[in-house]
Amino acid sequence: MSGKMLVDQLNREFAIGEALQFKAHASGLVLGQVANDFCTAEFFLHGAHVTRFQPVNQDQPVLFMSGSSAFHDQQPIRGGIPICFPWFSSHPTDRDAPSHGLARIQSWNLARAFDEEDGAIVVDLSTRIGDFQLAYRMNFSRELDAQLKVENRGSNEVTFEIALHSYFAISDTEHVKITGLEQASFIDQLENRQYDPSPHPVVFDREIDRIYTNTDATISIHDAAYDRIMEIEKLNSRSTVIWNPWIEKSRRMPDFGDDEFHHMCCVETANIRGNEIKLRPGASHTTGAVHRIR
Ligand code: TA6
Repeated sequence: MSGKMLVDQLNREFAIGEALQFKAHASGLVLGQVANDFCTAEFFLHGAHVTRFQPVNQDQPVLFMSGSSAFHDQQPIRGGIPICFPWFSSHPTDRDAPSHGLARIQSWNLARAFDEEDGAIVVDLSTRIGDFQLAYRMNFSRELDAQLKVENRGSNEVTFEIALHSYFAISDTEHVKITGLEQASFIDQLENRQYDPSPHPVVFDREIDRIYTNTDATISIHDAAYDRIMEIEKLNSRSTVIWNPWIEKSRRMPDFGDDEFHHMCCVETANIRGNEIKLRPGASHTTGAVHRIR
């Protein structure tokens, strides 16, 4: 089926007036566009990837998108909310396996779309990865609630890692600090070293790549120049990752502008590294994050 035929079929079956429409992106990937009383937003069926979320009362989007991102069915989109599943970062044994797993580089199906009484738009996407049945619910209102439900459809216990790898748009790293992690110890991925909790906010003055473990705390990104606080309220998540690639890593990423690190940071809602999830046959687990301007 051609991209246009698929888009026409999706609009016939799932469009909700002007509030939810589907179109073919220039790359040929299918794009969903939301415009309601609360926000404008965009998501791709590729990777179930939210690429835009902007409340109507905000001059700036909440999520960052790289101007150099690829839009290809074999590659991850750079920015927005990549879904890292069923492993985080490198595969534990297979060096050739894609970074951050398979969910963000495969096409998802549109299962359901509806509007709530207040006009919020809810979209359910689904896909299957081995014994894992995945259902991803995106609720677009004045906040963005993203929840990934993983179900074990196999006959053996399974273990997985998951991260909603959210990229946030900020004015400039020099104006930003992150609070909420003062009670959590963390693994510095760059030094491969464990640190005890620090009472200080996280600031970006170099490459930061930290996995905070055993914490379900809500995180706040304080942006003095944009005069706003972005909040990430986690659901069933015991790990939080904070990342900014800074200068050298930015230069090594072909799908990321050399200077874009000034205008983004990642706060990732995860269950990884000792907080991974085990599922008995038939069991399920939901990891979620509400993204809001406080
Ligand atoms: O979440 C932080 C991290 O694991 C970093 O180490 C960096 O690799 C980032 O993810 C992006 O990974 P990607 O595979 O999307 O380039």
